[in-house]
Amino acid sequence: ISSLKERVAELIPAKQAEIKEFRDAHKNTVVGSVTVDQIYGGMRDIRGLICETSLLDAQEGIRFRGMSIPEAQAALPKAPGGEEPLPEGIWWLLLTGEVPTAEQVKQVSAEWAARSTLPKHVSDMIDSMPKTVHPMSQLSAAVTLMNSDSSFADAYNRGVNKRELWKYAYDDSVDLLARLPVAAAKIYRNLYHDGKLGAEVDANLDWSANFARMLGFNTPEFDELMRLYLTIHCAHEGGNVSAHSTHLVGSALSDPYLSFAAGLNGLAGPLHGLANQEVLRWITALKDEIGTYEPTDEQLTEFLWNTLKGGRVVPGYGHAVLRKTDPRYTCQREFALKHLPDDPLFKLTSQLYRIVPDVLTQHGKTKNPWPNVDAHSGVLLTHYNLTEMNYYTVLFGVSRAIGCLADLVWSRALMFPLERPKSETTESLKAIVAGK
Ligand code: NMX
Ligand code: MLT
Repeated sequence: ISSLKERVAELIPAKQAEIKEFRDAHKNTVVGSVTVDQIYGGMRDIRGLICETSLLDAQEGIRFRGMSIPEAQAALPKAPGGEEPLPEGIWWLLLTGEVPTAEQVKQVSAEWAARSTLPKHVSDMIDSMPKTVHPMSQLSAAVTLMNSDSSFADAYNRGVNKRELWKYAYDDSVDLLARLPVAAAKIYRNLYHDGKLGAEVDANLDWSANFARMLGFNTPEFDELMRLYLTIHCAHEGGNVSAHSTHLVGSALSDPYLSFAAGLNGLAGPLHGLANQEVLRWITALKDEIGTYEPTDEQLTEFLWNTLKGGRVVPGYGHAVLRKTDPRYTCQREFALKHLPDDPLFKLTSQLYRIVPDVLTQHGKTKNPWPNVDAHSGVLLTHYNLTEMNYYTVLFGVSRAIGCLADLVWSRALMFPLERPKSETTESLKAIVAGK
């Protein structure tokens, strides 16, 4: 049905031609160098990937197809009566570089609602999961299992021409985005409630409102939070662990389900998306130790130093690329100032914002003492009674699918090859340095 798919099809030839011309003209132009320190140091700042859908600036933060978060918030269509952007709109923006109309976004919502049925074996598998399995492991397993009806894998097996494979990556991506909230809500309801979805998918509701209903939430403010949350967590250029894992696995022509499951497994790490949960765990530990959510500055500072002296990180602070406060933190702070200015956890979050950067600066290790996206999200969710912190990264995963899959569709459209960088041993590297 999708006019979005048609629009992507229209855009592909010009982009392919642009890249061909650029590559031919600059085949051997050097755009960077690599030091020994970077090789051991997690490849920071090494340019080695193309991701057309978003770009991160260390000072300004993320831009989605050139749009900052405030710009995207202002430009993207909203739900009737709503003020936050609909994540369906950022899917359109990431895929095309164009701001969709309200009507186009409605079409995406309707298509996702229509394609949301979980295959029975996926639903049965989620229901059979022991409660001890972390929600992120459940989500990743569910996504992996969905590949049984991958149209991409089927097309590859049928010998479809490589130039056409993106179309099947697109179809799988839409199915995956449509089903993901259902799988995620099922996991939530099984783990923390009676195992029944809060509601069935309603063809007249947007993706976020449907997700909220399935989780069991039914207030306009929570819908708005979901719309904002699912929009801002979607993409952070190509080098972060979840985007890069998806991109890498996709380059082996693994289908979108297998590729994004790899991304989810990376997102489940505490230095990446699990920080979402870790921030609330850390705040809870603080409260347990001090006995209140209203510590004095001195108590807070001492607790911070104990964390650092214990060889642990302060979750929600620092970043591999950003060197300023994450604009995703700032827009969540603005949401809190608007909707929950007197919430005790929000006040604590603000107190942390005042104190942590100085402590981390004195500690002298982190290159960026400022908060990232994860420092704020759990506090907002808790305010609306989504208190099960182990679940928070699942929400991050649902959003991140938008960015990872948009990148995957374009990677297949541009027929990027198998990704396979060169590794060295310390011995071979020493030989290189010695000029042998
Ligand atoms: N608390 C304590 N130490 C820190 C922190 C922090 N928040 N951030 C960085 N450091 C340390 C880091 O562990 C490293 O120590 P060492 O030399 O002993 O290995 C040193 O400072 C230098 O690290 P950086 O170069 O500043 O940061 P890097 O790029 O290596 O790591 C993070 C980036 C995000 C992994 C790191 O800042 C961190 O662990 N933050 C806390 C976890 C977190 O909030 N992660 C979420 C990131 C966003 N997301 O959703 O993915
Ligand atoms: C992300 O959203 O992916 C994180 O901020 C981590 C990163 O960009 O490296």
